[in-house]
Amino acid sequence: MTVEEYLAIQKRRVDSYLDSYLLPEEVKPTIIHRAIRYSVFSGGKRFRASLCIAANDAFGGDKESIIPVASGIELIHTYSLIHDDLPCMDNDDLRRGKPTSHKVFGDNIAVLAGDALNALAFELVARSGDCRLITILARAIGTEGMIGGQVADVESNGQSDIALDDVEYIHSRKTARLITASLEMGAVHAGADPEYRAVIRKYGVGIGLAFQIVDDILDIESSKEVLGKDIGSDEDNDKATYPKAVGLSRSKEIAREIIEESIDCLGVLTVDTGILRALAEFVIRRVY
Ligand code: GRG
Repeated sequence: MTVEEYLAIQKRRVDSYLDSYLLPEEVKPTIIHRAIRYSVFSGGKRFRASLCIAANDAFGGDKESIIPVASGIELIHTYSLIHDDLPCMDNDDLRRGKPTSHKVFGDNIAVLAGDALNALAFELVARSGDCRLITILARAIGTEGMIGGQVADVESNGQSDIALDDVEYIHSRKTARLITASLEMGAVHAGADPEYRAVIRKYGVGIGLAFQIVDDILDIESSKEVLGKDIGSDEDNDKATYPKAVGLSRSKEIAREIIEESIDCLGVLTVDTGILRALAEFVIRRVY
C-alpha cells in the first residue's frame, strides 16, 4: 500500500465518523452547522488523524476506539485553519480550493465555527474515557503550544530580518505541537511504554517542524491550483519563514535532514514502524 492510499483510507474512516457525529445543516442555528460542515468537509488530507491512527496501530491499540480521537484532532486542526485565515490573522480568501469560512459566512460566524470545533473536538477525545489524551491535546494547543506559536508568529509579522531560532520557535509550536500530540495520543491510547512515547514525541517534533518548513517552501514554489490557496501569502504578510531566514535551498536541506533524523529515531522501536516511516517521507515530498 502506498502512503497516499493509506491516507485515503484513514480519511474515509474519519470523514464517515465526523459525518455521523456533526449535527446536520438543518439544525438551528443553521448557519453555524453549515459553516462547520463547510470547513470540515472541504478536503483536508487528514494527516494528523492518520498519524494518530498509525501510532495507535503500531503499538497494538484498539482500531475502532481511536477513530473518535483522531477525528477530534482534525476538528482542532480545522478550527485553527478557519481562525488562521481570518482578516485579523493571515487574511486569506482561499483554503483547500474553496473560499475561506469568513468569506462565505462572515467574520463573526467564522470565529464562532472555530470556537465550536474546539469544543466539539474535546467531546470526541473524551469518548476514549482517557483524560491523559485530553491533557496532551489541551497542552499542545494552549499558550505554550499552537496558540503560543501563533502569537509569536503574529508578533513577528513585518520584521525585515528573522533569526533561524525565532522561526524554529514559531514553527515548533504553531504546527509541530499538534502533530506531536496526534502521535502521542495514538501511542498512549495503545498503552505504549513511556520510553516508546518519548521516541514517538521526538519523531513528532521532527516531522512537525519539517511539515511547516515544507509549507513555507510550497507557499513560494507551488501554485494556487495545486495548493488550493493563494501562494505568496507569507511574503505578502512579511511572515517569519525558513526561506526568509536561511533561503530556499537551505530550507530544503534542513527539512530533509530533519526527516532523516526523525526516521532514524524510530530505529530503537521493536514494533512495525513502516507506516510511520512512510508518513515522514510523505512530509518531504507532499505537493499540497
Ligand atoms: C485566533 C483563538 C485563535 C487561535 C488561532 C490560527 C491558530 C490559532 C493557529 C494557527 C496554526 C496554523 C494554522 C498552523 C498552520 C499549520 C499548517 C501547515 C496547515 C496546513 O496543514 P495541512 O497541509 O492542511 O495538513 P489540510 O488542508 O490537508 O488539512
